[in-house]
Amino acid sequence: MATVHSTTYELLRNQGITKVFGNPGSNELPFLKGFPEDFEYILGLHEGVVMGIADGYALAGSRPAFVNLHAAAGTGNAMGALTNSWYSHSPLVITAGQQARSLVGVEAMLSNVDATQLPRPLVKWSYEPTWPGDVPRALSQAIHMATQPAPGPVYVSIPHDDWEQEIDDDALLLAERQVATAGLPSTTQLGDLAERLTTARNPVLVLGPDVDAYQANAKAVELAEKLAAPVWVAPSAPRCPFPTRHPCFRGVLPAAVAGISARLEGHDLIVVIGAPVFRYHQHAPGHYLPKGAKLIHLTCDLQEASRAPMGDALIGDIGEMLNLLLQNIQQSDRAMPEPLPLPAPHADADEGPLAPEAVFDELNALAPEDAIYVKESTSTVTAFWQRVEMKHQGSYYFPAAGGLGFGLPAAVGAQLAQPNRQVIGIIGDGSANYSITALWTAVQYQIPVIFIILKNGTYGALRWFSRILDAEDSPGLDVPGLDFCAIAKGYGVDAVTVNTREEFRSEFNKALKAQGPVLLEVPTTTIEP
Ligand code: TZD
Ligand code: CA
Repeated sequence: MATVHSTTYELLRNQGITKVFGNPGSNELPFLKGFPEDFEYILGLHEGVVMGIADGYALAGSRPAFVNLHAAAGTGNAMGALTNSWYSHSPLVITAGQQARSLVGVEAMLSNVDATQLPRPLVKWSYEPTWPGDVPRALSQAIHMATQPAPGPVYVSIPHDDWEQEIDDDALLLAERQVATAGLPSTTQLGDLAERLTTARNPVLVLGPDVDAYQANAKAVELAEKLAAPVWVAPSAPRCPFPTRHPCFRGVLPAAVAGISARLEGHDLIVVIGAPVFRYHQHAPGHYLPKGAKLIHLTCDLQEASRAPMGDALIGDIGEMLNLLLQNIQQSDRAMPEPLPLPAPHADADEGPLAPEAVFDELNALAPEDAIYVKESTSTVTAFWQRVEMKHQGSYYFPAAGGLGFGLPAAVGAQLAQPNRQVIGIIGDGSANYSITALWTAVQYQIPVIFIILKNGTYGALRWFSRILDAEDSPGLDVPGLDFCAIAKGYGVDAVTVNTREEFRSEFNKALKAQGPVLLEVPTTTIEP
């Protein structure tokens, strides 16, 4: 007779899930026992790393990632990463081993007391099956909950004595289930939307991460061209939804109420697609909208739609909504926006420490045009968007909640999901420390990420914030004395310090040909975000 164990693996296999990202403990061993040969276990040495790798894999691979954590302590270590997964709509099926059912009440070691409460509010759904026979059904529900719009992380706590229990054949019905969403606007909604877009005098598009997640970047280009409208990337941009050298491209909106209204001044219609309205950061009060402007919001996320403080929202499938809209609007006779001027090449002395702008100029010249950038260096965001051209779907990932520790492991996960594209992790010397053990996983599984550590010796973005917030005397803002080459070598990663442009060019070109991961430590100057 089938067991909970065999039925669960059959379910996962049928749903296309054959990788398990985890860090094991005794509660998890009964699940991992007899691990099927067609599955692969990816070991991370800390749960924040496990989550970051799974997240990068889910985002870059556009598919759910299955995570297995150790009880409460493992879940706790993973929670910082969950802040990013929640806001990036990452379809993560997170499981955690629970103590044997009879031992949870007495709080034996490794009991996850009140397990379902622990990861809230950073999961869409949290559950512990009420009896062993419910485990495969709970995991089936978890997969569909995680992947249906808006996607997001879910959590299932599983007592370890459940796995060996017998279960009847009906549980196999789960393996064949398909659950899908048909998110199209009605004829009236579509007509109204098309009418508002066509009659607008001076519309502007604001595109967010879900345009990229729905692989609708090319449709967004068509829409921008049909409307001859400027395009901004939504603030705090965790992905790149639009080609950054397209004539319509205007840059990334600042993450502040006043700043956004100032940039969008003069437009009568603001169309936000696939982003929250808006993801602010700096406190700069002002009016939500420029004078006379209306806002329309197309989103896959009920919560985004309902919590926005202004505008009308339509919830549906971003790709399908764009498709239909394109069929229902005419080419505008407005002139196309003028392309932004290209930034002048950074005239850096050829010697270190290099300016981050110079590093990005080199990168833009040398990296494959379809490279995937995983970026976690907070003070260099603006310079990066200006200088590194991105034109393909899935070219850029940044922690969606700003929770550091995403970059290094997400680069590893993204490379695992996209073996045919070069992943380049651009990580600050502050950020790199939160999940440094991801280097070990990259080596052990021969995942050839190029890690570029920008070493300015400080928490650069916080230095800038400390001036904005009049708190320049705050302690704890510098990170001197870090030797990333020594650290990397300790985990088995080839690493080299790069002081000049010439060295950068030759080491980066070598790294492009490497079979495994390579780390370039680049001492840099400090710049303003
Ligand atoms: N801890 C976590 C988990 N997330 C955070 N965002 C912070 C602390 C606070 N923080 C920022 O928001 S930016 C930053 C910190 C510490 C500095 C990052 O330094 P870096 O990059 O070296 O990676 P820059 O380019 O020097 O800013
Ligand atoms: Ca730094």
